[in-house]
Formats: sequence, structure tokens, C-alpha cells
Amino acid sequence: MNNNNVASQPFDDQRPGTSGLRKKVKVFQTPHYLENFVQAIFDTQTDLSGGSLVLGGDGRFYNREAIQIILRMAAANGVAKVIVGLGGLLSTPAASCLIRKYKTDGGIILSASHNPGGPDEDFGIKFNTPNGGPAPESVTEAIFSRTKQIDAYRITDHDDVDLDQVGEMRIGETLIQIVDSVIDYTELMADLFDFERIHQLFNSGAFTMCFDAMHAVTGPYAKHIFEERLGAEPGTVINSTPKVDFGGGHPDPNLVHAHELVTNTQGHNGVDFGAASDGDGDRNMILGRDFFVTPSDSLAVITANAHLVKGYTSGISGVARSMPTSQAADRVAEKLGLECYETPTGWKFFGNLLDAGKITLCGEESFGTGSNHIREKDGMWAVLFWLNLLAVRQQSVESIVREHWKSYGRNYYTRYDYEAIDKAAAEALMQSLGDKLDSLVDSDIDGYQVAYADNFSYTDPVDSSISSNQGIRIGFTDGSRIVFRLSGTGTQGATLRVYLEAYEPDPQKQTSPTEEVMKPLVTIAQNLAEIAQRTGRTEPTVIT
Ligand code: G16
Repeated sequence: MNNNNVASQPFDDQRPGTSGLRKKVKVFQTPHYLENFVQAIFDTQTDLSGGSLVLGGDGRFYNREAIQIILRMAAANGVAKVIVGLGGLLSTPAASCLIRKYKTDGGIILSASHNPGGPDEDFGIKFNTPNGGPAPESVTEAIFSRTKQIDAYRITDHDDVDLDQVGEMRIGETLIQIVDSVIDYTELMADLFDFERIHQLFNSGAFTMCFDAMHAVTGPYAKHIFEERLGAEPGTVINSTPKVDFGGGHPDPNLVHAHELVTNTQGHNGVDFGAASDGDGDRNMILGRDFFVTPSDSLAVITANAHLVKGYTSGISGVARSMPTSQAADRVAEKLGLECYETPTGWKFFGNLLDAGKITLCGEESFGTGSNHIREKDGMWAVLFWLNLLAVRQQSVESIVREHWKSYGRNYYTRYDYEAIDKAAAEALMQSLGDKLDSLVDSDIDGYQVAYADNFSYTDPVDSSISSNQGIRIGFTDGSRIVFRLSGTGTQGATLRVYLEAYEPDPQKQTSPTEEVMKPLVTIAQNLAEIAQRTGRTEPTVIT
């Protein structure tokens, strides 16, 4: 076995975005591209030499090839042990679970999350630190700096490892353990949730569910947990076989892309409970019969009801939400006397708060919810939380949410995405909006009084690091809000996200359709940002 030092040259586009480095597969297949980035991880995360690593991905096209390359590089870089998911598969939450459980020096997760997969689609890679969470900006910036200087990487000559058998093998001195992460992950879930009670709910014969794995990584986890452990009817989990191209679909659990699931929840024969997860299993969507729970509301309901769920009965320390997420959770926190933190978009910003015990629960409008059990958002966890809640409260999803609105008011919410727009035009749009902010404060726009207008900047309460330029917020005196941001996960041009929120405290007025309530705010947002003039788009690509 030879360790080779392969000469290379830096690529200038390897700065990780909101969640790791995401590019088209073709870019990752460029000679030395993946290798350079991985070498930058090994060069900057020096504990990995002589240490241990978790490795796996969401199963998308190029997952297996990338794993073989990384294993050979791990061996050449002196990693003592690599724990790999069976078949190269690890959901992002399961990877976080393994890193924490086996106390490794970090993990490499291969995923482009909810983005489509296939030879012409997306791939991604990210490093998670020993707490199990996405690397903070200090680490991703160090990795990026290294990619700009790199001139060689180390790789061992070795045949491909068999990823499809649980067991152990070696590449030189490096021990490779292939594990079935479904077992470790299920154990963690069984600690947090009342599996017996959920089993009774399924056994009652009066409760039906559909879970859409979207041909992505949660299939094996969901089949095992829902159907084998909790007694849900066979067939409860649909699209359960992970595929390299996610069956040609877009593994994004929202009303647009999980249309099969949505149909299954509609009408008299609709199931009582519907849920879906994304490509790498960290996102979730929650549905009742003919009823959609916004991710922001889901976080608020979970926070308000945590005391009813096994792993959280002793209370929660605090809650956090990303800035564009609706303020529904803030209202619950206020009532419960809890701290509620507002962080920039990106799960990595919750890590310090969780590690310091300042929060127990956190969530994002982008279909992410989680707790201190790991350091990633966790799709299956959110679904199990709702199942446990339904089993305890013996009410429908809709009645739980409507009761919640009665107590706390309703935060209507919607997001408009303008995908793949010209990058320069998107940046100019944000710049021009930013220039207007001072003049907007206290002004009246179409009858809405502006209370504040700023560019969000976050000072981490634990390490005092500052993240500025995190999105433009325009808040109105009636509690409604418009937020503008450019996405950090797209792989083509720029994606403009417009987040809209309106607050309705009066239960009599909480039944209006979201589109209707949002109309005036949509018009304000489109005019203020001059979206059509600057991007040529009169309609968003996706509304969620
Ligand atoms: C990632 C991040 C999330 C973020 C989402 C969208 O999720 O982990 O924190 O909310 O991207 O980010 P953006 O608005 O910048 O596209 P995932 O599920 O894609 O890893």
C-alpha cells in the first residue's frame, strides 16, 4: 500500500455556504476538486490524525465514489478509525448521533440536503465538529483559507471497501467500521419518546399515518421505527427506497414537492397524520387531515407542549429560532418565562446555545426542528414528537394547532423564493434595499407603519462572535414583518428569499386563507425591493 502525495492547485470557489460546500456533481468530479476540500479539512482539523471520524451521506449520485476517495485520504492522513454508515448511508441526524455517542473527532457528511440528485444535479460535503454539529464559521473559514493555499493532497492506493456489509476492515493502519446507524438512532429516539403509547395509538385502529421518505435517506429509519417498532400499518412509509436521483424528484418536504403525501392527507379518506423528510433526513413537514402546520408553528406547538413528551417532562431551558422564522415561538417563550434567541439562518448558529445549555429546542422556517439530543435538526425526531403529542392529547393535528392559536394568536406565514436569478442583479437588489432602510423607519407603507428596518447582525451570546449582514428585516407596528435574504445553499445564480409574516390575535379572524392575509405584504415586498424590475421575475419560483 502506497501513500501518494498528489500535486494540486487551489480552486477559488470552495467557501462553504449556509450548510457546507454545495456544487453541481460535475464540479465535484473535476479532478482534485473533492480531494482538495477534504485535504483542507484534514490540514485544519488536526485531531483527526490519530483520531476518529464518522463518514456517510444521503445516498445521492456520487455518494459512494466520494466515500471511497475520503476513506483512502483518511488512511493517508493517519486517521485511526472511520465509522461509516452501511451502504454509505447516514442521515445527517444519525451522523450527529454517532459522532456524539462514539465521541469521535468529527464527521464528514455528504449531502446537498433537499436539492435534487443525479449526474447533472447537486452534491455537497460538510464537516461536523466533535459536538456533532455543523462546523461554526471560525472552522469553515479556516477550511476555506486552507483551500486557497493547497498544493497537494495525500491519498492511499487501495481497492474499494465493501460498504454493504456490517463489519470491520482496515486500509493500512486505519480501522474502517461499517455500522447500521438505524440501530443507534432508534435507541436514542426510544429514550426520548414514549414508544409504548405511540404503539397503542397505532393499535387503536382509529389512527392512520403516511410518511413520505421521498426516495431519500430516511426510508430505512422510517420503515424500522414506524412500521416495525411502533406498529404502523405496512405501507405507512411511502417512497422508502433511497435512490441516487431521489426517483427524479426534489427531496424537499414542502407542499409543492411532497405532493403525493399531501394528496394522501386530503378528504374524508385522508390519513390523520402526514409527514415527510428531506434528502438527508434533517428537515420535516407536518400535516394533519386537510391541514398544514407551518414549520414556525410546529416549533411553537412543540415548545408549548414539551412538558407532555417523555424526554422533556422535566422542563426546557430556552428556545431559539432563526431570524426569518415567525415569531410564534417567541410568544410561547414569553408566556412560559423562557428565553427566546433569534439567530441567523443556519443550524450551526444553534450549536453554542445548545452546548451551553441555554436552549433545549430550536427551529427554522425552512422545515427544520430539533433539540439538544443531537446538534443537527432532525426530521424523524420532529415526526416522533408530534406522534407522541397526538398519543397523549388524543386530538387531531388541526385541533391542537387551532387551540394553540387561540391561546397565543396566529402568526400567518409564507415564503416566496425566486430561484436561479442573476447573481449581480440579486446583490444589487439587496444593496438598494439596504440603502433605503434608514428612510423607512416610522414611515407608512400602504397603511402599514414601519417600526424598524435593519440588516440583521448577530452577536453569539456564548463566544461573542459577530455575524453581520444576515438579512434585511422590516417590522411593522402590528407585529407583521417582511424579511429579505439571499440563500446560502443554492448552486445556480442566486436565490432571493422573501419571508412574510402577519400576526392575528383575534380567534374569530384566524380562519382566513394565508394567501389573502398576505396579499398586502406581498405587494409591499415586491414594490420595495423592485423585484420584477431588477430580476425580471413577476412570480416566485416556489411559494411555501
Ligand atoms: C440548511 C441549513 C438551514 C437553513 C437552510 C436554508 O438546511 O442547515 O439552517 O435554514 O439550509 O438555507 P438558505 O436559506 O441559506 O438556503 P439544509 O436542510 O439545506 O441543510
